[in-house]
Amino acid sequence: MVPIPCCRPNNSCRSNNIRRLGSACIEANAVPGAIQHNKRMVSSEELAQTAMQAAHHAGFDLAGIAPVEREALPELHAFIEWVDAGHAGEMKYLETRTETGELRRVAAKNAAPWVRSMIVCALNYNADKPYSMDVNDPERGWVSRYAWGAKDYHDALLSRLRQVEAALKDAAAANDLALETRSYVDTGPILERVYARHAGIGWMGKNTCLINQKMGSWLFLGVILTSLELPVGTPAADHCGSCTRCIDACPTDALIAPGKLDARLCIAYLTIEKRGSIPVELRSGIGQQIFGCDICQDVCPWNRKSGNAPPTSLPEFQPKEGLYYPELRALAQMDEESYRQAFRGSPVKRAKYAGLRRNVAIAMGNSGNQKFIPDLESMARDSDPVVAEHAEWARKKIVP
Ligand code: B12
Ligand code: SF4
Ligand code: SF4
Repeated sequence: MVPIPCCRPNNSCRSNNIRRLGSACIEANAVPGAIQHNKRMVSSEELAQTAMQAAHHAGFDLAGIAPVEREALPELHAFIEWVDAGHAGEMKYLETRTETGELRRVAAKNAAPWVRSMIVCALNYNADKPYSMDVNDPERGWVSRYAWGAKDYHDALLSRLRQVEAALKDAAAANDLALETRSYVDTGPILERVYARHAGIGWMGKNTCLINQKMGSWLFLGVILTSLELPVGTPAADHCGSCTRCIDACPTDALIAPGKLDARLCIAYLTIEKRGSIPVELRSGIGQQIFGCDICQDVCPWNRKSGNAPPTSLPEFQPKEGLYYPELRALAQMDEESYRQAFRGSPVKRAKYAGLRRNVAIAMGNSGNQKFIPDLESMARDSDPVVAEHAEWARKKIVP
């Protein structure tokens, strides 16, 4: 758990009013920050502690509390420039605006006018399998680590966030406090990584991912907007230093500057979000990735140091059969009904049947493996013109 910062310098609590819980430090019934209603008092620190404990009981690996005022979150501004530069590509949902024309994501208040603080929780999804950089089988394609589980991660996180909401609501009700909450996992107009940084969960790496010094970056994030003003964490300090491994390793040069990603060039975007044809000049860089991409995280020292980025034992993130490094031929020969069954409940279904076949065709072409020629000839006759065109490109790549 990310501790809520101590109210005293150097954690030097002296008063009998102080209770300790793990590494978190709270001052019970402290007058500053106390919320009074019907002559009963509960400190905002106690409510924060309730939320942190509930997050721990719900199974989250890390949790913290972030401010929501724009002044406290200077990174929000970078989002405006990012959208203006066209880096969101076809992900139009990132560009939705309020009635006044402001990008909805630049302020949490645009999602919920009552919000006064945000609880951010993180769950480790690192299944105990090799990294994409450490395997090399030309007959297989890489499905991104985050998509191996049988259960969609949104559901895995949301059910846990609801437990935290319930605990907070019980605590509020016991003190006759009015409380509004709302949980999101990707599902709201919230820049989750910015709030995670300010909650103290980790820093935003040069690969744009949220990294925790001990847990690495294989973390899903979920947020709970609350109407309570809870004590906030200390923003995590940057630990990238002079390292540039992620930028150097990105095969499509999508990391155009430290912490800045042009999504239109990113393999995760191209193989998951992009519909239709993938620009020819980017296809070779996609390599063997057929759904998402882990390269800029695989190379990150914070995911490679011994003792860091520990494997998860959660059943929902253990690789479902056929999702860890699957055989390209098996995927190419899958009919639509088998595809539906194989990827039921999995994030992979976001690519859609034709999208996955398109990606498989590219990976086959990039493998240079002549064995795939018959599969590609068959896919080149596909009723979907995008699949057919990519298969033809791939066939010519193997036999020009
Ligand atoms: C759109 C989206 C994508 C897009 C765009 C990714 C991107 N980097 O922007 C695509 C499809 C490419 C994508 C890919 C992936 N995604 Co995604 N994605 C999202 C989503 C829905 C929105 C992100 C967003 O708004 N991007 C716009 C950019 C501008 O915002 P941002 O990344 O938060 O950027 C901030 C920083 O860049 C910072 N900043 C600005 N300038 C600078 C300068 C420096 C030096 C630094 C350090 C930082 C910095 O300020 C920005 C805000 O203004 C979030 C969920 C959410 N609601 O937040 C998940 C989310 C970010 N994705 C997630 C995951 C797991 C992935 C993948 C790993 C999946 C995969 N393997 O394929 C990859 C990782 C690729 C990568 N290197 O980012 C997780 C990230 C968890 C983590 N530990 O960071 C999230 C939070 C989902 C979740 N709820 O868990 N994703
Ligand atoms: S996910 Fe892959 S393509 Fe996207 S920035 Fe990272 S290494 Fe580059
Ligand atoms: S690879 Fe290096 S620069 Fe990139 S995110 Fe990791 S530590 Fe930072």
